[in-house]
Formats: sequence, C-alpha cells, structure tokens
Amino acid sequence: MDLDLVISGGTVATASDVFSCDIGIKDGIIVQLGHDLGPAKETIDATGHYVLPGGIDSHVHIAQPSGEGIVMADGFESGTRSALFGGNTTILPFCLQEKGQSLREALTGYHALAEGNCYTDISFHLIVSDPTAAVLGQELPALVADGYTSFKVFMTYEGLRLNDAEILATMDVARRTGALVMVHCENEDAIAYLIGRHEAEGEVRPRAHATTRPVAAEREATHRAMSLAEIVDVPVVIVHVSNGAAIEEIRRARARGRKVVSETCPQYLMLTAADLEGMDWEGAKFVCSPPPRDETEQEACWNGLEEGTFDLFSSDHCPFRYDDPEGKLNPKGAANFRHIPNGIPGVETRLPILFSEGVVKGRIDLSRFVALTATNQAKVYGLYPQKGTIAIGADADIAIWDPTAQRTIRHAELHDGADYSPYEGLAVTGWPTTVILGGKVMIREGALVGAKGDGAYRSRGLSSLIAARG
Ligand code: DUC
Ligand code: ZN
Ligand code: ZN
Repeated sequence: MDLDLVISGGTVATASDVFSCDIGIKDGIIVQLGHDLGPAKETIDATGHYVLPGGIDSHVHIAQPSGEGIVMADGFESGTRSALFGGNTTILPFCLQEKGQSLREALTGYHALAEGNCYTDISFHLIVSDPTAAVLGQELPALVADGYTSFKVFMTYEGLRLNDAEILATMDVARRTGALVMVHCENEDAIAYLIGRHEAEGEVRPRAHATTRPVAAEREATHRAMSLAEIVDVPVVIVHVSNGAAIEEIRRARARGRKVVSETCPQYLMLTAADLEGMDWEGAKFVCSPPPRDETEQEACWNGLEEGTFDLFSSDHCPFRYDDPEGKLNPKGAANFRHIPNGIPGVETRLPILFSEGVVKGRIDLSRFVALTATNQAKVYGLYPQKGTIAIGADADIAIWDPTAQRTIRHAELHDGADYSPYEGLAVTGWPTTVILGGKVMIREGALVGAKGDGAYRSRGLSSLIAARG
C-alpha cells in the first residue's frame, strides 16, 4: 500500500507524550506511526519542527447577527482561513437563535453561509435565546440526536439572557440528552445598575466597559451557574473565565464533586482594563466580555492553566472592524461605550500566543499545550478520538510548527476580516508553518495551497471528557 503522505523527522507531541516519529497518512487518516515508513506519494521533512494535532478552537463567532447596523467582520471564508493560518484545523462557531426563530431555521442559515466556504472543518454550538416549550421539548432533543451536542446560554445581555428558571429548563434538556451546556457568566442586573450609574455621572468612554462589568458580577454568576447545574445534576462548561475569584468558585464546585469544564482565552492573559483607556476611543478595540482585568487576574489565569483548573484555551474570536460604521465605531458606539459591539478578533493568534508565552517561557509544557488547544477541545465537544490527537485511525489534521520562528504580530499579516489585532506589536517565538487537514496540505511553508470548500461540517457525538468523569 502506497501512503499518500509521510511526515518525517519531526518531534510529535500529544496530550501525554512527546516523541520522535514519522507519520504515515492514507485517505485522510493517520495509518502508521514509526520509522522508515513508505513508500509514499509525498514526504514532508519536518526535521527540527514540532508535529502537533491541528488546533481545535471551540469558541469562535462567525457571521453572527450582532444588532442593527452592526456586521461581524468574518464570514466563514475569512474566519476559517484565518483559523487555518493560526494552526487550526477545526473550529466551532455558534449558531444564534434569534427571538421567535426556531433553531432549525437558524441552523439552515448558518449551514448555507458555511457550505463550500470553509478552509477548516467546522461544527456548531447552539445559542439558546428563546427556550419555548417547543424548543425545549422537541427541537433541542432532536438536534442533539443530529449531532449538535452543545448549547450556550447567556446570563447577560438584554434580549439574549435567560433567567434562572429558563437556564434550569435548558439544563434539564442537557441532562436528558447528554448534551453540554456552556454558560456566559455575568450578572445582567448588576451590570445594568452600574451602566446607569456611569451614564448618570457622564462616564461613557470605552473604559467604562470594564468598570461596569466587575469581577464580582462574573464571580456571582459563575457560582450561580454551577449551583443551577448542581440542582439539575448536570455537567456545565464555564466559558471565557477572566479572573481568580471565578477560578476559586470553579475549584470549590469541583471539590464538592461537581463536573465543571472551564475555559480561558488569550485576552485574559495578555490584555488588561488599562487597554480600554486608549486615546481617541481606541479602547473600543479591546471591548469584550468579560472584560480584560489586571495583572493579578492575569496571573491567576496563568496559574489556572498551569495547575490544571482550565481544560480549554479558546480564542473567543468575535471580530468587528474598528474604523467602520458597521463595527466598533458605529454612530452610537462612537458616542457611548454601551453601544460598542462586544468582542475581539483572535482565532489566528490564539495558538502562537499560548505557545510563545506559555511553552517557550516555561509556564506549561508541550503536552499541556496540546491538551488545552486540541485534545481536551475534542474530548469536551464530542470530536474525540477522530480529532484532537495524533494516533492511528485519527483524522490526519496536523500542524507542523517551527518552534524557533520569530514573528511580531501585525494585523497586516493576518487573514481575518477585521482591521486590527488587539495584540499588534507582540513579539512571539514559534509559528505553525505547514497545516494539513484530512491528509491534504492546506498551508505549505506559510503559503495557502488549499481551497475554500476543503473544510467540511462535522457532526459531533457526546462529550467524552464528561463521560470519563462518571
Ligand atoms: N460572549 C462571547 O462569548 N463572545 C463575545 C461576546 C460575549 O459576550
Ligand atoms: Zn460569552
Ligand atoms: Zn464568545
């Protein structure tokens, strides 16, 4: 049997091991691990490089309706292209149910936008904003059976937030179906109160985004989300955790025996609330929720990555252009922070930032990097063992990294549809140079050789990380 592709001479890393090994690929699948493989139609020499599972980014927003007159900067073509250049082979965007809309209808729209346009594989989480009896009783269970095995609920944003009773009812569907509920934890009433107070004092600059969404609002909601999950007796994912107090709540819940998956993101390691104070409204570039905090909270998030509290490191890529009337500087957003669209780009820089700041600087080892960015992502969201690791029988989704590459992050060299990067000017060591999706070389030595449409929608099973915990 001739192999289609052999990757030779590299250092392979999985979530548990780092070893020297060649990889043989046939029909898109890893079929051999060893030495002196072949013959093969093509051999890629990976000497001096790391050979890692393609990144899986389970927290990405693409083409999501974001309010009147506001347009997200990425569709599926630019969003997945950017993800690919950042070493990812699968991303999980959200499908937002708008009020009054059925989830099926929402999904039909997202699939139509994605079909034939993706450079990576994709799969969808559902955002439940209108948990009617029909949605809870019929739609959601049928969708879980069809492979949409995770949904997100919001505790904040008027029009999107669910009250506690609605969250309990949604969690109950998860308990019955085995699906996973992800929760955005911020106390909406507290935030609304603080926004009112800031406006009354005439404080409407971007910096107010941080002071109206304090740590206590996130900590309280994190505790409440896990308590609601405890009442229903269901696992829960706490997404985009930004601070030490919320981390402490997660540790306490786990000590009580609760099954909690937790995620943090690059913005909580690299940005602070001071970034929101930029001149001429530039702080709008850093408006995301929860907001960036301070150095102490950054350190707490690093600690959570190092000692194992965090299972997932995701981008929360939620891109809006800055200098654009449909983006951050929309007419209302340019006058008042509360109208600045919430979210920042980062799908392409997630892996290089964690590699450089985490692995190169000795905070986490290479296997922990792989676990946080690929293996756990696949396990939590029902893609494992087909994705997220390098093993016989797994999809040949592989990123070959030059661990010594020196780059300075410049938006001009990135591939998303935004017009800035929050990490502009950050010097990093290490970058993925060749990216392979299902055995097909998509990026070769930094150059795009794959085509849009090479990525496909992937239906998912239930979470194996949760199942493994009993
Ligand atoms: N929550 C997200 O997960 N992403 C962007 C904005 C938000 O509130
Ligand atoms: Zn969120
Ligand atoms: Zn998000």
